[in-house]
Amino acid sequence: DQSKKPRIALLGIPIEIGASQAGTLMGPAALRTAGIARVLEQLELAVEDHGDLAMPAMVSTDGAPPANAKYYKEVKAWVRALSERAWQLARTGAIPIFMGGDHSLSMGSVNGVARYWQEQGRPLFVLWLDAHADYNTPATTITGNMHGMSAAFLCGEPGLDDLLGEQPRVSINPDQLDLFGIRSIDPLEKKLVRDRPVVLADMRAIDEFGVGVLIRRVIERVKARNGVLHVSFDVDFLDPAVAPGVGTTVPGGATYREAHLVMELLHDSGLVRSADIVELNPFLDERGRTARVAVELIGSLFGLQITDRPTPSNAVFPDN
Ligand code: 6HN
Ligand code: MN
Ligand code: MN
Ligand code: MN
Repeated sequence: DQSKKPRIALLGIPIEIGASQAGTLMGPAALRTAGIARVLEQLELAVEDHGDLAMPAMVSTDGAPPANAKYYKEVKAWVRALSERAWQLARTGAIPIFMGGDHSLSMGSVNGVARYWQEQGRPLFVLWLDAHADYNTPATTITGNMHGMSAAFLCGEPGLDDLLGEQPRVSINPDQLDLFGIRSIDPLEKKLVRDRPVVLADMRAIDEFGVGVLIRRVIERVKARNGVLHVSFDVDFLDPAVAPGVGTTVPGGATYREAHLVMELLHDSGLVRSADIVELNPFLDERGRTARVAVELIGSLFGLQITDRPTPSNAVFPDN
């Protein structure tokens, strides 16, 4: 019965101007080609594909845009449109999956779902799976690329204050943000993160304690406050050997199984209400490998088990 199944709402956000390299605008198409809807349907979920968010018309802002924020006006137009759309999708009771697109889109997706959960009176926690902290502001950034500023913006850091226009800004407390998988952070960005109650599991911590212990810590914190969880999955969380199709690869990332275990534990927690998949750059990918891995991981996040895997096509069967 279709009506009783949990609903997943897919939305593509083909944005690339927040990133350092062009190509992430092809991300939503590659995730569809890799079968994201089919994988989720096999998990007894009712999947709706809402297509791609249309490139919004630029709105002229009064005054000059902030310094050190490249393509500010364009990013602003996307973020405002997406925040409104994310709020509406959450209100339908579906689990939205935001298919990027570069990581600047999370300023809209997370703000929109945070607005919904604020209305419901439940705290939203955000798990940021990423090689980077994305905790720059215009005052700390080296590159000016806005995909490196989204986590800071969501925690209410100043510097991009009129980005949402008339949309309400619903900042999360920094203690509701978990940065996970980090191995590249800029000097002033690092200082800012250290000054805030952000919870950080860098790759060194993952090596030492393992993802099982550290993800359970995330889950327990959400449960202790009757919260819900948004997973913002930057594909560069993965090691470049597993996921080459991304513009900002950093060596020493999560292995294939570490990443799946993260997703499996998150699924079992029952806390995940929305997700982003960002930074996939099909122009840099090798024969669709990265898109396929990203889709498999989304499968694990929504209930695919390792024992559900099909028999490999090269398997040899005994005669009797
Ligand atoms: N991402 N910290 C660097 C910067 O330009 O601010 C890298 C940001 C990467 C952003 O991967 O989503
Ligand atoms: Mn990253
Ligand atoms: Mn990122
Ligand atoms: Mn399930």
